[in-house]
Amino acid sequence: MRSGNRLIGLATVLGAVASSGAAMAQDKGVPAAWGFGYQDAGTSLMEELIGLSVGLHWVAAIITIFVTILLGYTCWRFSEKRNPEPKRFSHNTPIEVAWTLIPVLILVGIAYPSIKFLYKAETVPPSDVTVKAIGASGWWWDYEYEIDGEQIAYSSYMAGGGYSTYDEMVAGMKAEGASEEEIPTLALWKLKTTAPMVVPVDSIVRVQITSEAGGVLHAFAVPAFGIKSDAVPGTLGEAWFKARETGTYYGQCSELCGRGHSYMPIEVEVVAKEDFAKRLREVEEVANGPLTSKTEFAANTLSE
Ligand SMILES: [Cu+2]
Repeated sequence: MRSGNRLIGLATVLGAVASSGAAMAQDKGVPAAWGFGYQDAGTSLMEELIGLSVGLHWVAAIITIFVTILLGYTCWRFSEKRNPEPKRFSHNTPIEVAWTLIPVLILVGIAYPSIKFLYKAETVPPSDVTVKAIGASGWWWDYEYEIDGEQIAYSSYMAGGGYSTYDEMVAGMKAEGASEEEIPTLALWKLKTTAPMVVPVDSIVRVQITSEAGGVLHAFAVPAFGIKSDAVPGTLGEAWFKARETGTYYGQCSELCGRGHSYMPIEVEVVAKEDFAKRLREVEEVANGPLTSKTEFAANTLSE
């Protein structure tokens, strides 16, 4: 049972060795301990999304404060003690028009920027690179590219998979000969993969998202890029992003897809435009090496 883990661990080590030639990209889209807000925006789309979210929260906060104060004042001012003789009228046209019209105006004010943003996020501009991300039910992501007519395809598994605790994984990977840098930190545990999706910086990347035939629903999500799209078998979903800086960004499958749901992270390595083709082939070569074959990984996962 552990032999499969060892293979995956070794493949990660090999991957790290293969990439050590290129300048190792910095981790950017990473969750922080006790982080309540959003991750730092990696795309201008995400920056807009954060702006929209903050704006909407202000609107919600002002309405909540106004209603609470009004309610408190009404309870105080019109209590039996201060208002022993209640008035008997039941209509007031100006105030009824106001409390209908003002909320309608607020809703229209919220809807306009929201729909405008959705339209922008859902419309894929002419893209520089297209990647197909396929959620596999075993559980991992497959990535497919077509670069200059050449097909590039590989699978991306969670690094250090198969261990039940962080300490166990560290000990296991160390036993397999991995160095300190190659072992995922606690923040990157269950986020680092054996083979990242590679994309060029400052380029429009179209991600076509689906799930393997006969498989289950997954969702492709990278918080720093502001993208999240369901992966549905037999249907091609789409998302796009334009990463502003090189670095490594992390996401996870965001649809409760089954037993291995928490073990299918998404790692996106954003590299300089001139390094893109070379780095992609490097990752493909390591990922498709004999040690990370799907059968070995699946057999290991299923034997757990
Ligand atoms: Cu999934």
